[in-house]
Formats: sequence, C-alpha cells, structure tokens
Amino acid sequence: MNWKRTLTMVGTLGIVGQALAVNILTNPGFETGDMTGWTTTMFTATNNDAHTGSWSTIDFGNFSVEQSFAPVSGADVDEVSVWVKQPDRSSFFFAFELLYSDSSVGGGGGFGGTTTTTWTKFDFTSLVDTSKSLSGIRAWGYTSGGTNDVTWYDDFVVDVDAVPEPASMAVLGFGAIAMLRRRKK
Ligand SMILES: [Ca+2]
Repeated sequence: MNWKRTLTMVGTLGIVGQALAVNILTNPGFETGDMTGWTTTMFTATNNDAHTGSWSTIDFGNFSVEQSFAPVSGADVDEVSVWVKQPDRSSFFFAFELLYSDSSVGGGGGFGGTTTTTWTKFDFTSLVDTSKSLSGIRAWGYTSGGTNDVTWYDDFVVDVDAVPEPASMAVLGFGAIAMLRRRKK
C-alpha cells in the first residue's frame, strides 16, 4: 500500500457510498409471477401488461395491496414511488399510504394526471415523514360505479440509503490513513 493508492481507494469509496440506495421491497415488479412479498385481498399478478418486465399487479375495485418491512428511518428514505395505470378513468384516482412503525399512516389520494391509459410514475418521497420510521406502504384501487374500475401497479420503489453512509465511509478512510501513519513510524 502506498499513499496514492490509499487516497484513490478512499475517493472511490466516497463516491460509491453516495450512490448506494437500495430498493428494500421484495418482488417490487411482480416478476416472480405471483404476489410473493405482498399482502392483498383482491390484487393479483398478471402478465397481460407491465411497465417493465413481463408482470404487474391488477385489481378491479377499491382494494389494497401492501408490503411491510423492517422499519427504516424516514430520513434515510431516498425515494418512494410506483408506476400506475387506470385506463377506465379520465384522471388518476387512487390512494397511496405510508405506514409508520408507530402505527400512524401518511400519504394520501386524489392524484392528478390525465394520461391514465399509459403507465405513469407517481413519486411520494416528499410525503415521507423524516422524523418517523417507515415500516410499510399500501396502495389502493378505486370504485366509481364503472364496469371495470381497473388499477394496475408495477415497479414499487422504497429506496433507502445503504449502510455504510458517505459520512461513515469517510471515517473509515481516515481510519485507514491513521493506520498507515502508525505503520510508517
Ligand atoms: Ca413488472
């Protein structure tokens, strides 16, 4: 090991640390071909349409699909989003809930957009309460008295900062330098 190599390593680790955000959801795009990881009464996996891959989830009516996970600090959440299609409507109408470890529920419904016949991304990151721990998400279909009331979802995302974070990587880097200094003596 020499100084140049060590500094290069520290620099590389810093960049990697910043880029590491991991989707913590199980089966977020339903590519298992079933509802593995999800809790739902009426949503089913289908390969009739998908945003990416071959599979998505679909329901007819006002039912929910949810996934719970080990609580993560809201401050560490980089993105919460999903792709939606509601082809029977002229504007989107669904609810998306953020489930916290203290049993409170955030998020909301009545989202805009007029391209209901194409897959559209909705991002809920700004709704995440950074003072709480997020432990699940829940998305809803709708009922408006129509014939189908179809809601499709695909590619759910709950991106969370992976550990170690950039700050702790920097500490590790300084630790390595300190160790080298000690060795040189
Ligand atoms: Ca998919």
